[in-house]
Amino acid sequence: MSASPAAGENLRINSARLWDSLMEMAKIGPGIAGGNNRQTLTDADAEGRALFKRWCEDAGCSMGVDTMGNMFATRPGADPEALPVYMGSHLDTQPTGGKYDGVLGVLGALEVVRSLNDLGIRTKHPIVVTNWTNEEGARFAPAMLASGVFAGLHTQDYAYARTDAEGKSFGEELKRIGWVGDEEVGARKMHAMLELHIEQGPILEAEGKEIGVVTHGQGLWWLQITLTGRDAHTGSTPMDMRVNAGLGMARIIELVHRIAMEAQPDAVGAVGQANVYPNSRNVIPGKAVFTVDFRSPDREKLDGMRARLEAEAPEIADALGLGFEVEPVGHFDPVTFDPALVETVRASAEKLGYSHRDIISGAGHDACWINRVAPTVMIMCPCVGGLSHNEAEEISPEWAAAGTDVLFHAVLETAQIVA
Ligand code: HGY
Ligand code: MN
Ligand code: MN
Repeated sequence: MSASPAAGENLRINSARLWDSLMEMAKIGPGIAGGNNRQTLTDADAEGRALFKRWCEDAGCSMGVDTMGNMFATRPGADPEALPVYMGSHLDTQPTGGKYDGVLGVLGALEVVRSLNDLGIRTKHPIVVTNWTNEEGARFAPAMLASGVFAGLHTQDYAYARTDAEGKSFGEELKRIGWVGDEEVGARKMHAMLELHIEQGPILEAEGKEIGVVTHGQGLWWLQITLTGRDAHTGSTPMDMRVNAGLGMARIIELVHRIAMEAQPDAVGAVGQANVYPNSRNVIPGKAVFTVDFRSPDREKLDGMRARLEAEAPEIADALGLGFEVEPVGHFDPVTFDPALVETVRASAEKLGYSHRDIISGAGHDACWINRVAPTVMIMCPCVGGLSHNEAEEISPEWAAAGTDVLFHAVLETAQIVA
């Protein structure tokens, strides 16, 4: 069956096939509560990569891999000289992740290729389905590590040297799972990059919108704080002799919340990763290490939150006799996506009859970095209750199909159908 460009109005992806692929991938690296634990560079990640590679090759794509393990499955275009249109996201998950964060963007892109094949559509530009390594930053900080190296924000040496909680390095683990590719990272040039992703927030569902047209992305600071006190007996040490790093951490976590609340609207802050040492029931913690996550679409507000924390947190530490260190371990400024591509996404949703609204991405994504080296845009679909980074993350097949249909049409427009 071949489709003329005029028939483009009614082209849809195969939503049953997309959903089956999502459920198949979800079997790899299962969580303990129905979600996924397919953390980057684990054996489960390797298994998911192998499945994705097989599916791409079954769809007639050739797979390239760069030295950061980024995967690029190419569907040839009519004009091999034309820069490719990239679309994709990430297959790695949080430790207690959902089945759709990142995965929908990768498998939705693959579904677009499968649908192009079914319809016998040729495009001028080649099309590339992408899996970016270590988007989550849960095992190896910072987030969006491999897309950051691709976009020139980090060196590969910096990335390879990042270590997980067990002291294993990114470079060692990438080699161990056998996914060190031979392509120079960042050498690929792009005509455009499109990323489909679940919203990971409540707005689209609450407003009954099927599509989020992502115009901007929040900026982010990850600040790792180390407090140094003194281990001591929780029973026999008088209260006025304690140098309690755990108490300091608790007070600074409260300060982080207060800073974000006093910066409203459009500001968020929390501490998601926290460790006390020696973490024994009857030892006052002599050390606490935790990461502050501040975000805002307003750069001045974002930097102001960081400045206020770095002014006030040391005072809390001093009052308790604690040593204080702070180290930025992740950062990107707020992002403005390509206005022409944003309009293409909006027009695609309109043409397909999907309800839509412009939206700012609350979460960080690989698209935030790739936006620095190529015209980039994101498309969002709702998720149930706005819940994500939780094994109960859920979307409907209809939402998955709507987002992928819009991706399909935006790619048809960008990659240009040839007769
Ligand atoms: O942290 C983020 O926003 C993304 O989920 N890695
Ligand atoms: Mn994601
Ligand atoms: Mn995520």
